[in-house]
Amino acid sequence: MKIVSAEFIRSCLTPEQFPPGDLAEIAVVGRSNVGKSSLINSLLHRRDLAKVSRTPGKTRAVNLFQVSTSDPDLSMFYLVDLPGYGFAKVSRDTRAQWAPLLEAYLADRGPLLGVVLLVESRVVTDQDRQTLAWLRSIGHNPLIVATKADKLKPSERVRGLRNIHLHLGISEGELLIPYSSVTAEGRDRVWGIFKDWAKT
Ligand SMILES: Nc1nc2c(ncn2[C@@H]2O[C@H](COP(=O)(O)OP(=O)(O)OP(=O)(O)O)[C@@H](O)[C@H]2O)c(=O)[nH]1
Ligand SMILES: [Mg+2]
Repeated sequence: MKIVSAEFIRSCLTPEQFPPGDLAEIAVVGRSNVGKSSLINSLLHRRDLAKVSRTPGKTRAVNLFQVSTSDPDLSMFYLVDLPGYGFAKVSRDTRAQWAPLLEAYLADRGPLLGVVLLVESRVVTDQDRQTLAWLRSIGHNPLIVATKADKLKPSERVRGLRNIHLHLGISEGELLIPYSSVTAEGRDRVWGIFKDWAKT
């Protein structure tokens, strides 16, 4: 996929700040520190367009990136970086602020073309499973991506990926794309799914 341009547009702290819905949106959801911002940079071939941090809880707003590609079906859209869930060290007040924002965004957003749910290849939690169930209950069928795939040793890989299916309670046949923002493994496959979404 050729990226023609990618730019940060806006950081939204309340639903009133969401854009008017003029462009399709693809949102990236997942636990704090799972690698959402890194995946966005990797997809866009950029180093630090989305802010990455070793400290969980880095992204605290709904951040929109406007992306233009060479593909006619995806010539312009917003890639949306969301705050992570499930990070206990963030103060309760801060979490109380962003959980409703995340929910408002995912539940009500008309222009949402697709949702990508990230889980970490080696650590799938109950909350990941609950999030998948919740997303499905509100009508999303997220693409599931297993991040930090570079951390799986070749010998652990098959078992590791099977474990994710098991922990998420999804069947062996369901699509799960291993991804690494270090090696760019999975990048073309994820873009392929985005293109499919845009066509339908
Ligand atoms: N080895 C490896 N590390 C990664 C990968 N993706 C992200 N990381 C690391 O994981 C940490 C968190 O990455 P972020 O992209 O900031 O995670 P996030 O999901 O945006 O986190 P929040 O904004 O806090 O919710 C950083 O230290 C990244 O360098 C990957 O594919 N491989
Ligand atoms: Mg982030």
